[in-house]
Amino acid sequence: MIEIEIIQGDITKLTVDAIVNAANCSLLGGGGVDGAIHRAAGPELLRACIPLNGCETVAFPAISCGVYGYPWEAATEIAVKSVREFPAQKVKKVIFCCFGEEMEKLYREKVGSRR
Ligand code: AR6
Repeated sequence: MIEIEIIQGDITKLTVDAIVNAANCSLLGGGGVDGAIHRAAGPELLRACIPLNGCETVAFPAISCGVYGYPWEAATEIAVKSVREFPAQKVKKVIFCCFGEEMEKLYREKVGSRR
């Protein structure tokens, strides 16, 4: 089973194998978390990821919960369910990185974890 950790903070500051981006179809980086990731991950870092053979620790922002406006309650439920149903192979740990207390609380409710 994949271990789930919930934290509050800036996803670009985490030391993980991969971060999942809330991207737009141009993949050029926009505002929000996408812009933050593009500013933090320069071409050098992206090149360094090419030979990586799989990722053990993956961090997720609260995808779709910003400008996209998806309802937080449903979004957090779907995110946790999707990770729990994902077949544990190489990925050992998922971190839900929340930008604020309210989002952290929702994720903790869905995962059933206390601080
Ligand atoms: N670390 C962690 N979470 C963050 C950070 C950060 N540095 N910055 C923002 N968030 P959003 P979306 C949270 O709007 O709704 C982009 O422009 C934020 O508070 O970035 O999926 C793309 O280009 C919110 O809870 O993404 C797409 O076009 C969550 O990350 C579009 O927005 C997602 O907010 C995607 O919209």
